[in-house]
Amino acid sequence: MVIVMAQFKVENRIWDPAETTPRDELRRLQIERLKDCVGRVANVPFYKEAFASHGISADSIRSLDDLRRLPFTTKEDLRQHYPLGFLAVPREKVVRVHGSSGTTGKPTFVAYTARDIDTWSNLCARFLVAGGLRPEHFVQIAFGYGLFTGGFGLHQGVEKVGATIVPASAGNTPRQIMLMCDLNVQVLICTPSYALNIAEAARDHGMSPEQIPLKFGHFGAEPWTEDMRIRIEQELGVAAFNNYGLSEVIGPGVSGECTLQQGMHIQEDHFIVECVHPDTLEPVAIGEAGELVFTTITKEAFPLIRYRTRDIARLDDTPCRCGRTTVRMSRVIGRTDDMLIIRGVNVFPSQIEEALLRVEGTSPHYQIELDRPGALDQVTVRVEVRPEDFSDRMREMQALRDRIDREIHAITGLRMNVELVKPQSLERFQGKAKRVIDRRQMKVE
Ligand code: DLL
Repeated sequence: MVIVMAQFKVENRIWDPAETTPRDELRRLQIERLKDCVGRVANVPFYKEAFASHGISADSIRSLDDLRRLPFTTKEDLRQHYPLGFLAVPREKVVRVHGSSGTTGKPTFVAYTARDIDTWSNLCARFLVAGGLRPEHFVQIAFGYGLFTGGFGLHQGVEKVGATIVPASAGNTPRQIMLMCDLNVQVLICTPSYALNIAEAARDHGMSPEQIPLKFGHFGAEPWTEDMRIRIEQELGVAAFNNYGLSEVIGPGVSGECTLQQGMHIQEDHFIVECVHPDTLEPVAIGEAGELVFTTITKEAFPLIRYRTRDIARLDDTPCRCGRTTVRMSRVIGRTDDMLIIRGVNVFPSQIEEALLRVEGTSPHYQIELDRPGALDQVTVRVEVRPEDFSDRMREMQALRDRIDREIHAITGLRMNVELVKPQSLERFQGKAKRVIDRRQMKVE
């Protein structure tokens, strides 16, 4: 099957035959692996205690429904067992640690055995190949190499496929452009916001999308919208694919899009996914938005049972025409902890982004500032105007602001202050973008 994307033909290729395992066989494999995993974590103090109080052992796992008898694991649990209290193998079997930065200052560490690294590389190779990567490509990795799982995780995946890596790491945008042009790089890997920064810098250097050699982009590590995909595809001249993951579960490689781009295929032979209501923790109906929960059934060093991601998404179990048999997840709509409650209404920053990108003349660079000057929340959305649309005519700018205001109201049901700012005046990010400044919590009442 050949799918015609924005500007390229992308052939549907499957890296690992396991991606097409028939569903009943996949279910059997999941039960077997879950049983094995429950046995392996039985000596991790947190699980030992939880299993003892619920009468759980590997033998008591007979069906996937038994998963629901197992305890949830949260980021807070990992913090309480800092740094490596969830380790399920002797320290000498660990070959690598990674970590994710937290709001509390200390990272959350995760660990890998040699086999875990091999599994992880294979999972990254799966989604990269699904999204067009071939051994003959040059691939620029503009994720930071370090504790963050993005750089090394994707690096290993590209290496597995046998393509050529340009390990640019994050930052120094003019150098990124120089590298991709001089080395004729076809594939870019980074966050979607950094992809847009690169596009902007290229434009500022007077380059048109046709002068950029890229053909594909694999973007992830932060939320983005469909409109943002269109912007990236147009401005960089690429077919842009979404991939998702989190360090606690393994890093990138938990799920990724195929050429059909109708959700991200979850690698269910390694992770059992549940989608639950974040308050009741009961499963939501398939297709409804809920918090994703993962059980890592093959990881050796750091297996987690029912890890609550705080990411809100929808699951889709209808068959995909690409031939992969796995359930797909939607884009991440938001996180339970970045969900803003504004005057009692739940709003995700991604909804504001969606509104902004619907309005011609705005750029995808914005900032949301929340304040509570009196009793009521006040929201200011600062948005950059595109250079070609920036004008000192009051009436034009007022009309643009009104259009943004209407779109935000249509999507969120709320009125927000919209402030138009000059092109290039908001902060740019090389990794994950930080778009929300919430001053409400900082106030002493
Ligand atoms: O961001 C792993 C990763 C690296 C994924 C590179 C994809 C590419 P953490 O730093 O632990 O790990 O952050 C995980 O990032 O819970 C989501 O909230 C968010 N996230 C990751 N991918 C996506 C995505 C890496 N495609 C947290 N869309 C997750 C939306 C994403 N959010």
